[in-house]
Amino acid sequence: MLKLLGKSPSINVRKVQWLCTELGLSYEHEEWGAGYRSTQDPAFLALNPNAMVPVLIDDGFVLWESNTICRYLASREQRHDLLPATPRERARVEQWMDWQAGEFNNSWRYAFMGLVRQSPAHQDAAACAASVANWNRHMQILEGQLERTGAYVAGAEFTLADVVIGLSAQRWLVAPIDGVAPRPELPAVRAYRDRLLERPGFQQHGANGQP
Ligand SMILES: N[C@@H](CCC(=O)N[C@@H](CS)C(=O)NCC(=O)O)C(=O)O
Repeated sequence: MLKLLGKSPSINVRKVQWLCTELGLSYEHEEWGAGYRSTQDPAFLALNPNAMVPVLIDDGFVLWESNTICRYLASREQRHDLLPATPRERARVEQWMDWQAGEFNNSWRYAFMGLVRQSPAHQDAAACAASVANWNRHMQILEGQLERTGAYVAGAEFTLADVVIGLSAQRWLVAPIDGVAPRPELPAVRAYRDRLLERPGFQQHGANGQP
């Protein structure tokens, strides 16, 4: 039985949960992270020295970094529809996954921590405005890509890129950023969210009321 360690509100934990639904995999779930069991616990640090969730344990095989966990599970289940086997198709999916983990996620972290998590360390108005502007800019990049494909992030078919980016797009759609700057109209992103809503995994772990 797979074991997943990580708190339910975390977008990085929820991408693994959504993927498990796509793959039909069951797993044990333990809540770890800020607000739950501390990731500074030596038992947790022994699994992930970064003190971050999620962590996946598969029969003694311990893995961290949410996108790597997603790639591992898709490969383990031989789901080449989600993670293609051919070099160019695979690279296109991985390009967008890496963009999500690096560029995109970093753009919204400050604003999200300040506006949604109400973190006292993220209350500088100028830094928050800069983060919202950067978040909007990245969403415009996503809008352009979805206009081109007319369907999913990496092309006509649903892939791992949609699991990791769909959650961030949903977060942007519901985050209270309007008080900082007008939220741009992004029709392709809204149509994309409607497309994702057809999937039970997104209903349960994406658009589930959590920002
Ligand atoms: N690059 C990492 C980032 C993981 C991350 O930022 N996790 C956050 C929650 S979303 C965390 O563990 N925060 C510390 C905590 O909650 O104790 C991944 O994708 O797995």
